[in-house]
Amino acid sequence: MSAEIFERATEAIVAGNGLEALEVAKEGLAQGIDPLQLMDNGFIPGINKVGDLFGSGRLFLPELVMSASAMERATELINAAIPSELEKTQGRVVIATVEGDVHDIGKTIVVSLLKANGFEVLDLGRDVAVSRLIDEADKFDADIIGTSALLTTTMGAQKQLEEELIGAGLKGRFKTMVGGAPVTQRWAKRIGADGFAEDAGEAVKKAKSLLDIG
Ligand code: B1M
Repeated sequence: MSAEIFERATEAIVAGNGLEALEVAKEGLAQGIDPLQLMDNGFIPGINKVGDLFGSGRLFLPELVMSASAMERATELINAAIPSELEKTQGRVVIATVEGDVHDIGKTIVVSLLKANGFEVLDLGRDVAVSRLIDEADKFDADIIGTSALLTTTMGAQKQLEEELIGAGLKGRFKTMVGGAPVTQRWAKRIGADGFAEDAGEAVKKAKSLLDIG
């Protein structure tokens, strides 16, 4: 049963069919499928396939946009269904997709999962300048600054964040966590970020370990 839903979810994203994506998300949730399973086994393989087709020139920008829009609609519904496990505050996280980058689907999933695990999250959205991230982290009294980058050309902003934190004498005040499809543990180490996470589940674990909790 779940396998069929996962397959339909993947197909709906590849076809750029927003209505079908919403329908499948609703049906999957109604069947009691875990929202993250639905994402990881259905919708994410779909958008990854679209990414591969786009990357190899077999699909073009208008189709990528349609698929992205279908993905956004499904993600919104699924994120809203992620159960909140904890009431108490685990820590405060300021998060954004870096400047020049509008990819925010994955970052939004990370936000939902952090919230569901008791973190207070200030989501600044996408295309956010490093200076703003630091200002908002200061005002929010954040424990962690998280950045997402999906383009090889925008990953540099994660390095810039480390440099600006050091320059402002704030490196010790906030932990930093980086993520996004082209981002790796190696990159995190190279730029001096405190943590890296491959996916949203890992991001929650990493945030907890950075703050020495649970
Ligand atoms: Co774009 N795009 N895109 N795109 N897009 C990629 C990234 C690309 C790899 C596609 C390809 O060519 N194969 C390619 C980048 C190539 C490169 O950099 N070398 C690319 C390109 C080229 C572009 C444009 C330049 C295309 C153009 O205009 N000619 C343009 C750039 C716009 C810009 O940002 N300035 C563009 C635009 C778009 C859309 C707007 C159409 C749309 C984004 C819509 C949106 O986000 N609201 C889009 C999409 C959808 C993609 C792909 C297909 C899918 C991204 C996605 O949502 N994945 C992508 C190909 C790919 O990545 N496979 C592609 C699903 C999501 C759940 O995964 O974001 O990786 P992800 O998040 C994961 C983890 O990475 C991690 O957890 C998440 C959940 O598991 N994670 C974190 C993410 N952030 C984290 C933060 C953390 C921790 C973990 O801590 C803080």
